[in-house]
Amino acid sequence: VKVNQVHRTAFHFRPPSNWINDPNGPMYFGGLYHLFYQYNPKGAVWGNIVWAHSVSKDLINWEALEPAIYPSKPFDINGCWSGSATILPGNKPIILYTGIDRQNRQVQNYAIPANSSDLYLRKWIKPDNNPLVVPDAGMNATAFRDPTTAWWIDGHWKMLVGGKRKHRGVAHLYRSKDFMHWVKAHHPFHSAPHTGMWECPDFYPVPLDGKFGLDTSNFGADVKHVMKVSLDETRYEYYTLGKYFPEKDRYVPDKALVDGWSGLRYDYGNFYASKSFFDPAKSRRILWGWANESDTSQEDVAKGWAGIQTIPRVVWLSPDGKQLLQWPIEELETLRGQKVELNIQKLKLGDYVEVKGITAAQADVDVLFTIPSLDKAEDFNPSWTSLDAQRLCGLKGSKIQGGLGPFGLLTLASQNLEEFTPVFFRIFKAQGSRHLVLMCSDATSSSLQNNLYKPSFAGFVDVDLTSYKKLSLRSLIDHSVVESFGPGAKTCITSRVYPTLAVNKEAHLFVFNNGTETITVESLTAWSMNAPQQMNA
Ligand code: DQQ
Repeated sequence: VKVNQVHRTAFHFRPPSNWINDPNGPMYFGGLYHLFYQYNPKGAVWGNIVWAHSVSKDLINWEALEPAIYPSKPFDINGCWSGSATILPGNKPIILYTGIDRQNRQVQNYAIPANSSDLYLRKWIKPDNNPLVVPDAGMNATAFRDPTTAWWIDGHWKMLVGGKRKHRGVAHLYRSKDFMHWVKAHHPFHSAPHTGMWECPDFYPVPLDGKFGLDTSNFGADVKHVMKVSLDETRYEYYTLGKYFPEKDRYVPDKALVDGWSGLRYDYGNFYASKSFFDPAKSRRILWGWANESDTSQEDVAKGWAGIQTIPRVVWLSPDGKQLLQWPIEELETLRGQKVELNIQKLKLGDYVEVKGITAAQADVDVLFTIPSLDKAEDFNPSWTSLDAQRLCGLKGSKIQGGLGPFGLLTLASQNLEEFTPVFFRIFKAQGSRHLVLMCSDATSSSLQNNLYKPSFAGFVDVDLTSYKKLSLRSLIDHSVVESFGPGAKTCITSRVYPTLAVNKEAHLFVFNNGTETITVESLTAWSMNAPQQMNA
């Protein structure tokens, strides 16, 4: 059987074959970036989980090595699940991960390099004093996993482990003087009702000012902390910004912020089990996330692979301290090839303008729109208040005519628009002359194939249009993924899509406007993207 590989990504990290999920233990060590990830060596569905391992000099070109950690001991014989890396003093990497033991309990283990003079860190050993931490008597032993990078403070190492208590999501805190003997704090580090199991917690400092990142153990006065969790039941992540009280072993989110569904998100689309790390080579904090397939598992089996990692993103605090900002790592720009530009292009109601001259199925597009006036913005219907952004985008979409928008990009479009994935804005006038900017990445029309998950992903963008009437948008288009970064790096949305016509050379890119107000494309630059020379094959 000839398998159709038109949906295989060219510059998004993906497995040589088989299933991948969570990024694990990312770190920079000895001049190399290491990425481990959840991997099934035996097929394109979840199962038989090991830590696959790839290394890179630039986060773009990857070399796949043998799996680093795989079931071999009583404390991980039923699976080697997610975890994190910590660099101990003396430049010694150590991995904390969840093992599924003989009784199917989730326990926290460690692994260390077998040979520290091998910069590739190919072989890892799991010493006999594992597991380091087992679930307490009162704990649910199947909801206790995903240890964080540990941090050092006041003579102790601290780490978090995700869990739940009834329906309350919990981050348990453990402390240790020697990294080998761990004691649990009496109360959770943080928790929230009605959120279910907290998977893959991540906790780190961000400077109040500036784009640079901080080591996880760096606690200057001028920092805020980020606490992120992945919600098992709904498959989305949220984060809060807040204050860390080391002496109390507690984290308290800032007042205005919400724990849960209406909280802040790194990405309003397909992005899960993310993990960040501090990159000392460029003093930045980098975020990796997993984007699952949204076709069927039969199709994954047929194509022989499933799951990608999103483009690594630099993450930092917005100057107003209200949210995080994210941008693709600068190294990605080395893949830019053929370039085309469009300047001062007016888009009237119903206009579709093609951006020609690039490989539209494999591209990086950066566009700046100018809005002449806010007068025609549609009123925000009070009955929509109960809708989240995604449902509002589902209701309005890219085809229903509006006042200010919908306008934006049509990615992965077939010539006659039987298929397209629009990434666009709709602007509403809310009460008190406030304007709401909705950003959507809508998979509804992405494919003529029916049995796919085609959500209308969306998020709001916190910008003030009264003073600055421009909206920017950058989309990374890669065959079956469209990863978009909205105005001011504030709102990100990743969609997985499976066009049947708009593939390879048959894929097109347009800018469009379906709003009554004319919008100007101030500038648009699009590049064909080259594939990395070495892509994890
Ligand atoms: N995936 C891992 C777990 C984690 C989940 C298992 C999140 O450790 O909680 O593959 O996707």
